[in-house]
Amino acid sequence: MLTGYPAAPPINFGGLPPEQSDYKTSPIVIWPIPLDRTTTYISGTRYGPRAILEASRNMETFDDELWAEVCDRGIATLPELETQESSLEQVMANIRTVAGQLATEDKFVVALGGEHSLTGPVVSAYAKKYSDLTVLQVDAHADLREAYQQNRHSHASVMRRVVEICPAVQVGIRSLSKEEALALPQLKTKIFWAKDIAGHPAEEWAEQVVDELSDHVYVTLDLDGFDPAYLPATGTPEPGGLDWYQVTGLIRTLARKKKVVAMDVVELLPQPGEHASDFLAAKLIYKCLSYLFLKKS
Ligand SMILES: [Mn+2]
Repeated sequence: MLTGYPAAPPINFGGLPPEQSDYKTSPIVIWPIPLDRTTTYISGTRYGPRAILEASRNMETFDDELWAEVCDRGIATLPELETQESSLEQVMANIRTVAGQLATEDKFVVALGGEHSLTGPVVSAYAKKYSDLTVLQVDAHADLREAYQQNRHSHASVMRRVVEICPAVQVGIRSLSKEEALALPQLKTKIFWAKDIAGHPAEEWAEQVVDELSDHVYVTLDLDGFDPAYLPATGTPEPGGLDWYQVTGLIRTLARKKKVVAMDVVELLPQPGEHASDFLAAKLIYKCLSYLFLKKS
């Protein structure tokens, strides 16, 4: 080992030193999955996890609202999962297998996308552990197509796969096809449309959302649920979205009333010269962890 070598913060979530990021002792595990295989408009979500980790190294780890540092509990970062070489079916199977192991080890997982398709196999693993699981999705898109471009693993079908496993509550939705609209009455989902909530603070609607969920909740945050004014760096931006305080207010309410068992943050598509989106994603994850792991004194 070199001596007198002034090292920059480690390349992990939060830029945390070994004592705060050891896998064995950390209850929280950040899991980078740079999946970028079925993207249909602009690709590049494979660079999302790295951009989030990089932004997170420049983030204050003290939370000004909870007046504490959730990184004290321990946040480990796994290596990126291999997602380019194997077949898409094999990648999805690998995600399912690893998620199952993490669930068994009682780790709180934050999967970093990558495209939204990864949610299906992760939810499948957690649904096996929690039989009453429901999924809370924040997204611009319903993602309820039976298949898209003949692909059942498409990002545009991810919530259709999810509602085949367990019920969902979808928040911030403002884009769906006629096929999806017609299928809605038959699907196990409840939608809170963006047009009904976007102008309103979370205090007016978050309780209603949370009341639709079971005791054990998986959270999937598609970053395009945010308005592009706040987060432009995504492959399929839609106007009319949610803001920072609405999304974090929803998670705060959720953390107070339910047990969140795992989550993912997907669809970041980093843009050269635009790093506010990367930073929002990093801080959103840290804020969620603060709400979930720290009790307000
Ligand atoms: Mn979306």
